Amino acid sequence: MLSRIKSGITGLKAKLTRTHNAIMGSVEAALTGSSREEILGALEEALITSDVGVKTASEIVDGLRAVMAGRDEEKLKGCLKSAIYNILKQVERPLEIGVNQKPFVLMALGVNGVGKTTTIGKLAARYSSSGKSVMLAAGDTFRSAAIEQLELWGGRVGCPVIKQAHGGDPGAVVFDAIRAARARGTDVLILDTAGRLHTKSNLMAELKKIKRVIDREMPGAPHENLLVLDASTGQNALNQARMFNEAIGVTGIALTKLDGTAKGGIIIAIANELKIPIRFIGVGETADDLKDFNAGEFVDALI
Ligand SMILES: Nc1nc2c(ncn2[C@@H]2O[C@H](COP(=O)(O)OP(=O)(O)OP(=O)(O)O)[C@@H](O)[C@H]2O)c(=O)[nH]1
Ligand SMILES: [Mg+2]
Repeated sequence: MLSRIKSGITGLKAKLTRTHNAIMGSVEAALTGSSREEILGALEEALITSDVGVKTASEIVDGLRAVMAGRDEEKLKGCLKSAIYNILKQVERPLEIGVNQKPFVLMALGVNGVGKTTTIGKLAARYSSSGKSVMLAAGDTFRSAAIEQLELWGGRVGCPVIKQAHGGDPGAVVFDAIRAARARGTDVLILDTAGRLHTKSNLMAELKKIKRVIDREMPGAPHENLLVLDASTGQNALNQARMFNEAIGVTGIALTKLDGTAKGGIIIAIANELKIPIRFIGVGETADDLKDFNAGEFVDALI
């Protein structure tokens, strides 16, 4: 068990290497300052440039100032690590697929290119290999290749994909999907949605409509509105989270592309400012590259 946990951490560490280097490069540099105040000032800047954001960075540094008397580098690092852990721990709430909801309906949300369809494919692979029956619904009827991309994942995982023609009504796709999932006794129904329409307000109106259709067919569904965010877009991701949460209501977040050049601090900003559960992190393009978010593991890999 312990060795499995250990190899999990090592694996995550390897995936987060670039993100770790980006944040730790500037933090280590900050720690070499000659006075406590100089160090804390540089640390605050290092956190801001690592996408932690002004508000959260200053809260973290104020906390360190309150507990740190001297300028011991190792102690400071330890305090920084526990400050970040405490923020992230609050949003560590893995997604649980309720057995009473059949189908459990998960709607994926997010602007174009963040990794919605890929995350859906990874989730389908995960649930289906744990013995659940999964169905996908191609609710992005706007972008021409979106349906084919979802079908590719459906084929890989071996689960059905409900679709209509390109340009069709996503509300109708979702309606069909819920009926089909109920008829077949499907455990998990995952809905893909568009990331871009002609305008942002069109997109929000369409997503609200999809949500209404779902709720009418199955009161209380969707059971999870999973917002997918691309970690490499920094503070934009925080703005997207605010926007989707206000318009649609977000119950969980999947943060993708942490294996790339993302500076990683955005996860701390999202956790501290929005307090929305972070369900998953994406660390690559294959089915195995979606991990449950675990605050302890993540901080160990990051700092
Ligand atoms: N490195 C890396 N790439 C990812 C990850 N998640 C998604 N991608 C890649 O990001 C690109 C966009 O992913 P999609 O899943 O198509 O994004 P989307 O949100 O569905 O995009 P639209 O359908 O255009 O709205 C693809 O090339 C994916 O392979 C991740 O965690 N790490
Ligand atoms: Mg897509």
